[in-house]
Amino acid sequence: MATTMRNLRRLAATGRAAASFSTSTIVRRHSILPRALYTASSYAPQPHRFSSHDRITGGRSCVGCNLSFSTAAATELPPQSDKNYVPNDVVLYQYQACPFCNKVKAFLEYYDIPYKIVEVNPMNKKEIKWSDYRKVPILMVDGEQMVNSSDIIDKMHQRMHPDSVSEDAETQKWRRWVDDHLVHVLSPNIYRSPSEALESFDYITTKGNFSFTERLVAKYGGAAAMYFVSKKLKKRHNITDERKALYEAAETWVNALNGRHLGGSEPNLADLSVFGVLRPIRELKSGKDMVENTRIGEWFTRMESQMKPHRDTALQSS
Ligand SMILES: N[C@@H](CCC(=O)N[C@@H](CS)C(=O)NCC(=O)O)C(=O)O
Repeated sequence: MATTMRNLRRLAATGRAAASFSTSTIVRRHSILPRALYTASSYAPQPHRFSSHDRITGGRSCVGCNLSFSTAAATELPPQSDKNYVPNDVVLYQYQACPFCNKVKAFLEYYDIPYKIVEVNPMNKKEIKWSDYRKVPILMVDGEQMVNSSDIIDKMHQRMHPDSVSEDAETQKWRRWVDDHLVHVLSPNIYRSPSEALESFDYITTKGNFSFTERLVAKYGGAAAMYFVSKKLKKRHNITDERKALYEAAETWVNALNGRHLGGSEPNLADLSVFGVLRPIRELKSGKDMVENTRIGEWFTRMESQMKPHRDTALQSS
């Protein structure tokens, strides 16, 4: 019995890996493994480190919901404001398939900031035991912990461009759209059918930090669990036809573009956010379908070509 419970807990943690794609509280509330999936209550907040974004985006991410903040991270005065801001030591704690982590990665790679990756094991999260924050991404920048993908990007961007005028309303709108809408369309799509759920978990467990046994349990158990959870997610986000919703989101985005990018000739932070969250699904069936059935492919390929190859700080210093 104890073993079964242990396995179930592990499996639940896999849901968190799937968290890679499923960020809604519904995963925790309605999962077949609700208790184990519900981790928010264990979070002891660090208000000055955390930011306003979770609250703004309407409670999707419970961890930050009940924290009260009134200023956006971007308006905080950064400790190091420098025109030539080049951080020395950047470490990203991530799940490889996590859309929020990929959003941060798109930013770092576009701006050619070297960083080291620590792949977190979603089962035990031992790599982030040192932190009170129980989600990824966590970005450590010269010893400072940054959390919440949008806030991380805001902070880093402001440090790199201290004199830039504040972000225009259009860019803000689309960045919020990514967090409030686009990410919620992903899970119902990648876990749409048993075979797609299996494909996704094959990707998640192959790329992620799992032991051999964890990988097996996670792959099959996680796929089965997330197949059912994704149906709840659909309801929760009022999605009737998940593919239609994905195609509509892609078309909506393409219609908003200002020529080559939303940012015009160069990508802006909204381009990087959309690209980041879509990147992990690109090679899955849902991503391929999206590219085949919408006009997003051209923009996506353009964005890919704008990314600089990842430079690993660990490798650089050795
Ligand atoms: N609002 C956060 C959401 C981060 C998030 O939900 N991350 C997921 C992985 S994609 C997570 O760590 N879930 C908790 C878990 O795995 O236990 C952000 O934008 O960074």
